[in-house]
Amino acid sequence: MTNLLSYAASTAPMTGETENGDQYLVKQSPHSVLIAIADGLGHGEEASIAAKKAMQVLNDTHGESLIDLVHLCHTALEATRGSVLMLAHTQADCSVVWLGIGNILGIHWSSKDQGKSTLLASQGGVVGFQLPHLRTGQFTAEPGDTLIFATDGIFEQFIEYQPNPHSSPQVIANHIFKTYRNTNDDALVLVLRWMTTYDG
Ligand SMILES: [Mn+2]
Repeated sequence: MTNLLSYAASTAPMTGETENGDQYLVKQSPHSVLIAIADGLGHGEEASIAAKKAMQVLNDTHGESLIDLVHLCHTALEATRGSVLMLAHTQADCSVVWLGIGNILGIHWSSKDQGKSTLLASQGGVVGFQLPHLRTGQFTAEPGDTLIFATDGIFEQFIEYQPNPHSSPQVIANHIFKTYRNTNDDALVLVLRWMTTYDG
């Protein structure tokens, strides 16, 4: 199912830092894709360690539920300063389960319905420090739809932007990053597009 999604990210550490506390993972499996972004608390090396740890844990897993994945990350990050996290799991039928913890954002743009957008609002908490009672959200995407994950280094006003459904994920990611980036924090935007055909 390597062609279920096309995706691209645009990211950079805050001005003056070399280590990036914002990290992402897109892990393709035979029947699903795991999507994740993490924003380690603060910035600099310690933030980067926390966020990279979360991505490493997720990369080493095999089909666990999102709630189980968050618990695994939580345990692994207890020795770090912690991270906020947005996760989604999409299957060959374009169904999506998602879960967000802390100040981090997702948005689903429909390619139909005049580009109707649906916010994926996260729950309070910090992975590695304090978890809320975890709950997942669900929706079914259509081929051509766009999903965007962003850390708080991207100003939230980006959700008012209407991406051209014919623009590539890289073009959209670069535009959002250039237009809405807060240079006083690490920043990351990850853009995913369900393909109109795939080899599932
Ligand atoms: Mn941040």
